[in-house]
Amino acid sequence: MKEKILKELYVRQGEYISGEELSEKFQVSRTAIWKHMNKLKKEGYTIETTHKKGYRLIETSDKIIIDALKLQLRTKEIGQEILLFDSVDSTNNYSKKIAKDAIHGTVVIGEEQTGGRGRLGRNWSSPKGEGIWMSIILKPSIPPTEGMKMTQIAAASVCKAIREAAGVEGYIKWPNDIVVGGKKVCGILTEMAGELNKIDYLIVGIGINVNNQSFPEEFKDIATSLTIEKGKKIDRKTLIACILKEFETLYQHYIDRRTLDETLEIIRLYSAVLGKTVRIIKGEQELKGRVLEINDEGLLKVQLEDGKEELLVSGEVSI
Ligand code: BT5
Repeated sequence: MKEKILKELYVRQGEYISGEELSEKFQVSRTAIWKHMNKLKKEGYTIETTHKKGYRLIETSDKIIIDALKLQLRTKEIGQEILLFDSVDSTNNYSKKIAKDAIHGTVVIGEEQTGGRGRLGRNWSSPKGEGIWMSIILKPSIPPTEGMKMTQIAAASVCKAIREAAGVEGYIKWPNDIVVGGKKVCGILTEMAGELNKIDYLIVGIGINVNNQSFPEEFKDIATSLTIEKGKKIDRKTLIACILKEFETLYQHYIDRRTLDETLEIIRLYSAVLGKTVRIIKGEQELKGRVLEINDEGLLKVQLEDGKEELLVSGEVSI
């Protein structure tokens, strides 16, 4: 009931709704409505109450509200099931736990992650309420060798969405970062479970610094947030809805036609590395090379200092 009332207040945000109207609509007493309003206020929602006019939601707290998010969602499969946690160790870890029984497209979101992970066991800082820390569970019938293409689809979707929904000019640093002015605003971690020739499920973890104002000392020089870049607060729900829509479009195109062409068009257009000389870290080795192209499989073709050309499947590239 409380969720239903909240949804009504949210849809008609700023407008007064009388206790009588709400009690008729939801078939409960006016006292029950009043009690639910008090609970919502305790949770942090600013609800103005006047005797004559009724209730009015003045501002939603900065929390992600599932109902409000669903109202903005324009997808068929991705995000039809959303699980939201106030605090979770890692949305990728949680997704792994539930993946077997979860439906394709399930999205797991954490307001904070206490053990957010980057690649190779690195940490991903995920402070409460400041970013988008989410994972998408996918169950495609594709060979495991194709799995990493999901990272590219996610990178293209995030890049497009932050341009559209936040007005921030992000660039894709192959294969899994979105950068703004050379600083990292988003990182992607794709994990897979399955056998040699069959994927059981894929988890695409997306971490975006949205409203962070500052960062821990260790990476404050290499990280930024959308708010820092734009100079204003960004609504996380709108951005999530936009990312999921872009993701579904690119993912479905890839599944239907088995081509990454639409994704690659975005990746090439907004590439932070194409044509640049980059440092490439391969295990213990560090090499320098010029990026010649991102091929149709999404691999990075580089020309090393000795003139040799090499195709990179994944790895570390820094500008
Ligand atoms: C990544 O790793 O960029 C992948 C990050 C994926 C995070 C998402 S959040 C939802 C889901 N659940 C998880 O547990 N993870 C995923 P990598 O390329 O290895 O970058 C990690 C490095 O980035 C760290 O070693 C730090 O230097 C830096 N870093 C950590 N937190 C950061 C942040 N919030 N913003 C920018 N840089 C950060």
